[in-house]
Amino acid sequence: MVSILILNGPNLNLLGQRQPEIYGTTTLSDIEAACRKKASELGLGIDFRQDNSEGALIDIIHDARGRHDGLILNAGAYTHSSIALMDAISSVELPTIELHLSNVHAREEFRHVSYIARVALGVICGFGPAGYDLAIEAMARHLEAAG
Ligand code: CA2
Repeated sequence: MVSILILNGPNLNLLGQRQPEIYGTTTLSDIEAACRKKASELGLGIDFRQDNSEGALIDIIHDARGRHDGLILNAGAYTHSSIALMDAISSVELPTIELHLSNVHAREEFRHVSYIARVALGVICGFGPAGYDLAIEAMARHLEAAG
């Protein structure tokens, strides 16, 4: 079975609990449940993870090699700062989709920079929790086309 790792970075565990005016009221558990539903409709397996630390995220990406066929990554604020995460993605050679709940391009200038985008197939942002469904769909199509 084709398997996708959906990985979430720092502070995303707080979704639905703080700053609902920016990030909405949906929790990360709600998003995980929606991802599991979408993946099962498409006949895909998923692993859904979150960690607040850069090193742990890098270890999870390293471990994905050989276990998963694609990576969907909401790296949170590390998107805008982490060359180490970018290098980890390059090293595992897994097709990667960068994902954000908010439209990072409509926000502060420091959020317009992404190290992840340099090594990603593409970027989905601004569609809230629905972006996770869109990313799963996009990854399924990519993997199908790639054979
Ligand atoms: O829009 C996204 O998905 C982001 O990756 C979210 C990050 C932000 O630093 C990125 O620029 C864009 C922040 C996640 C923080 O999540 C919170 C959720 C609830 C309360 C506080 C923070």
